[in-house]
Amino acid sequence: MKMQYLQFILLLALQAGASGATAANTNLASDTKATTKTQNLIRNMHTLAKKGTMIGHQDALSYGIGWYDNSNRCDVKDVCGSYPAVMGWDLGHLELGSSVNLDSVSFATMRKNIIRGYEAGAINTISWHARNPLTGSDAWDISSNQVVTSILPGGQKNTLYNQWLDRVADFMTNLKGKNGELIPVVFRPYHELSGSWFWWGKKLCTKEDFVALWRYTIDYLRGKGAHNMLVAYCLADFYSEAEFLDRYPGDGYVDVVGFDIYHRENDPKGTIFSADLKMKSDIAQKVAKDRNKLFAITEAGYEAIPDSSWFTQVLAPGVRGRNISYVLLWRNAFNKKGHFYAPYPGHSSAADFVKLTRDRAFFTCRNLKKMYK
Ligand code: BMA
Repeated sequence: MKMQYLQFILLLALQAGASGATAANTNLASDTKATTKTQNLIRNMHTLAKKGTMIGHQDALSYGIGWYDNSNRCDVKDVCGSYPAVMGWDLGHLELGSSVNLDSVSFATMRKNIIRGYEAGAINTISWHARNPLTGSDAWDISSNQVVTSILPGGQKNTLYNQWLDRVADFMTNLKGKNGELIPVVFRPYHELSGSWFWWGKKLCTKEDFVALWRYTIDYLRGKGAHNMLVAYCLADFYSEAEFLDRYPGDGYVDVVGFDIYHRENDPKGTIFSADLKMKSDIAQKVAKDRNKLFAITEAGYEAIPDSSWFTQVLAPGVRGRNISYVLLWRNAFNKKGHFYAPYPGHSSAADFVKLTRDRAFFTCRNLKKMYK
């Protein structure tokens, strides 16, 4: 009897080893069916966040200051010699079946660039400035507080929303590497949800409807096979942990928690920005730690970077030592004068940015080692 029992234990242990189900290999992703590479990515992101922060840039390979859609260029690389560690993209207008996004980036090129980023070892994050499905206007149309209910099951726009989600799922499941493997991404839908400037914002829907929208969206995409997504829950303003978690959809639907934060022009020394960054980071860092989630600053920057030492003197001190996974600098618009957040060659902050990338606590793509293995 005793012998049989021991054999049974031995068999269980062997099976656990064979399936990889050991404690060290526990899936940290919120998606229980996340692909192996997605599980590897989140595990490596957790390890790296203890050492420092990855530097990211929105639309890093799509365009920059003085150029557009040139497969050899990247402003961050032109300044510091490396791609950013994180590359951001936006799906806005994909839902309409459009071939270009709201910032004139072709989805075909975006897909190629996501693959390029992945092959280079970087991490891709995808936001979605979805148009207003009820009024047909843009993401910033807040004329109705019935939009979220209208797209949930039973609502008049639910069929339309499902069609939108089919297009998103199609995009996600067609991001593939050389061997046909799905490329993991950090999906960041319904961002800045604590603000009220997008149709999904705080004053535009109830907490229950927001959570239902989030879960419905993620479940739908997973149901279509998009098991290559980590999910980012990101706020704008908030002042307490309770407020931060007010619309939290649950640990099964979130991998990264964070916020978008900008240094505004009426704050030349950065006093307001630094205090705000500290207050928000104290909260987000605690939430991330308590729930074993990643903490990221999902959008940041100082438009046109008027302070030439902003990266090392304002951003770095606020970010350092907080286990922040990444900071995504917003886009360098090619068609909106003065709307840029990363330096380009010749800009007065370029040398300071290079200094930041040489700081051991900050990473660009060249510092990443096998994030998907
Ligand atoms: C905003 C601005 C807009 C842009 C939008 C979506 O912050 O950069 O110009 O269209 O993001 O990327």
